[in-house]
Amino acid sequence: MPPATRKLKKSTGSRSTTLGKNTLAEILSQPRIWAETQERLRSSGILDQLADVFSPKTPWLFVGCGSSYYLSRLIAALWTKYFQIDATGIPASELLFAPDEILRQSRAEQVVLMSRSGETTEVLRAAELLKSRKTLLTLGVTCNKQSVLEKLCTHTFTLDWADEKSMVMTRSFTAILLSFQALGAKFLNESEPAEALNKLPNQAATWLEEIAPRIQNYARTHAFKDYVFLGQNAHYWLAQEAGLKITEISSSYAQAYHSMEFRHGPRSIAGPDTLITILVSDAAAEEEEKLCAELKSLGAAICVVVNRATPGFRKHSDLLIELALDAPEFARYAVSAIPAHLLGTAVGLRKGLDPDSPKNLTRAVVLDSEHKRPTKRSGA
Ligand code: F1P
Repeated sequence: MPPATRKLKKSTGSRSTTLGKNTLAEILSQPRIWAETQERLRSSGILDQLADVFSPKTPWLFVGCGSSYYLSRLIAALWTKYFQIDATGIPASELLFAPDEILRQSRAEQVVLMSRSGETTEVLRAAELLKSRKTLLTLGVTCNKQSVLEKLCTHTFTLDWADEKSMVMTRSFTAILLSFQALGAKFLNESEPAEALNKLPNQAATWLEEIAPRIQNYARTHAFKDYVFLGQNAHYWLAQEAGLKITEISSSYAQAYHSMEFRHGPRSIAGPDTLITILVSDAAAEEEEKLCAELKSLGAAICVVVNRATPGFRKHSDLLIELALDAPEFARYAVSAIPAHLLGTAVGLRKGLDPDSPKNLTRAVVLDSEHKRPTKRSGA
């Protein structure tokens, strides 16, 4: 039985409304969508087609906005780590302001344009701009079968089955991430990473059933003014995305830092009104355990997301989320993204908001003709 969507009575009448129904259903559908993604990747042969054209030996540039930007940075960090190549991600707006500078710096001849909707104006403008650079390979990644983006790129990869009804990206983020990781495993030509990814949907389904009610209960019963997410290396981009999720879904104030950077100023925020979530990575685990104890002693509430908790993490955390996966770190990133989805939804519901319709947001930022094109920086 999935964790219950909280039913809140509307103040204007006795009719109760199920708030956040789509968002919650989409969050909980992730293991199923991941299994479907694997099946579709297999049956379509798309990874072989992409691996024939794109190369793990030369630099990559990833472009996106919002969650698609953080996804870009996360995949770029993994590309750098696993292929020892230059790979980076930038917000689409930056490419528009300084295209020459960015293409020169990145040295990329293969550019991924990431956009769930395929309709975000800044990403489309970036694609238009890149179209005129005839030597560039461009890959448009979207969840929309009929997007404008597809028409502007040399190659496309569409995951329409992973799209959401709700405003915020949850399962599309993790499905795209896992697809690129499957492409990465193909590039590496090693069986272990691919096998680990294949096992993930089943393992994550069991984990999610246990973890979802715990996160929801905690968020329902604890109110915070500030939310902080910490992580090192690729986990830093998961932390950024987690902060964006809390902000988007629950209109809450959230910040993200490299874990060790939190000591350099931001720790002044730590106190009983702050929930600090540490997304623990293998490389930084020992230092992050010390940081966890230190931040606990400042009175902050601590949430730890870790594969297997050490006694230190157990002792100093208020909400411990263990992934407990028999999988290398490579295969655990998508699962690590889920706690923030659940936390954001539960916080939004506690605040009486509807996570399906976050305040001030649209599914994609489509700028009308009133919005002038960005002016290029001089010399760019
Ligand atoms: C990017 C995005 C979303 C965000 C928001 C507006 O969309 O920034 O991440 O949740 O509602 O758009 P897309 O380009 O990936 O479709």
